[in-house]
Amino acid sequence: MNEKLSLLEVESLADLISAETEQQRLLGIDGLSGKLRVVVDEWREKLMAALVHVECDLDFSDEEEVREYDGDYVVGVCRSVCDSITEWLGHKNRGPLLRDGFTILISGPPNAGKSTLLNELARRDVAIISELPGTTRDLLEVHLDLQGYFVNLVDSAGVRETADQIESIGIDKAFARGKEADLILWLCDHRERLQPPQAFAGRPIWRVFTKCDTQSFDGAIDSCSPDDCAALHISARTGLNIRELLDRLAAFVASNLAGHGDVIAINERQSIALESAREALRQVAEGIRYPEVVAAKLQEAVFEMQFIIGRVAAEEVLDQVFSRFCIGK
Ligand SMILES: Nc1nc2c(ncn2[C@@H]2O[C@H](COP(=O)(O)OP(=O)(O)O)[C@@H](O)[C@H]2O)c(=O)[nH]1
Ligand SMILES: [Mg+2]
Repeated sequence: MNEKLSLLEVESLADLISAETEQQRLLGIDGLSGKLRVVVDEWREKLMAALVHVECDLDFSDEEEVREYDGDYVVGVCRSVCDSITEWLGHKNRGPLLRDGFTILISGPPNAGKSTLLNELARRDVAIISELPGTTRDLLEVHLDLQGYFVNLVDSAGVRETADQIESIGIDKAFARGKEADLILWLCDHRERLQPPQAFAGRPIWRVFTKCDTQSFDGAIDSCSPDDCAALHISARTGLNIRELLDRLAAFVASNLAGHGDVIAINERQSIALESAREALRQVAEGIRYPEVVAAKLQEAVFEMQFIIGRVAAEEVLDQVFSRFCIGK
């Protein structure tokens, strides 16, 4: 309200205040740098200039001073802004993933050691561990700071055919969560080597063989298929490869959330506004020729830019027309 901070900066300040991990803190700092503000201002100015050009043609084309309408120029502006919005939207998941966390689902057959691994990684007793299969039914979620990244680690009911109604609801919940998870760890006893279920097809999934401290495990990885060899062999009991698992997870999360050049992470509100601006501009770029409609689409896009910054002023178009040309004076 006092023009000290734009809405963008206020949002970043909120990110900074609520940051729990180093990467979340950097997200807030990055936002406060004002990089997005500069880019949005640039887009807005280009679009305003094009809009002024179209409006002049519509309302004041009989005035001597006004340039002849140049459709190629207007389409060119729309295309170039469209392209750079697309570049920013290409990384639109990064902000939400940094802010709300990268979700890793622990799944596998009953008794694979899923809850044991969750407790081990969380370093506290979150889940009940028991040799009775079917102990975990609800989804159990813990938040981890994984080398600076905010991670939601979710334990779930073991996957099996069951007549138990409640257990079966738990398995459905696990499948549903798997469809949204950013990574699934498919755990199973190294003596069983079960394949993940069809429900997880197409999702990023890592196979993890557990209980590699048991007698029958002789490190005989040579006897397994190439696919199995790539899987990680762990033991929550002895700590075998737990560090390695954590390092691989951190590297995977980091590679998914790495920054891209000058493009900083945007939030959902910003990406929705950018998407509608892009849609309006795409229509102009792809063929709308009626100046009235072009003007309306440009106005929409300009409105979205102002909405992103948190400044919405409808009078601005006419102000610019009157300040650039001696019309109506
Ligand atoms: N030997 C051995 N036993 C384990 C290991 N991890 C878990 N267990 C045991 O396996 C059983 C099932 O573990 P749990 O974590 O409840 O499995 P879940 O059903 O997949 O959640 C328990 O009796 C655990 O003590 C391990 O690394 N080595
Ligand atoms: Mg369990």
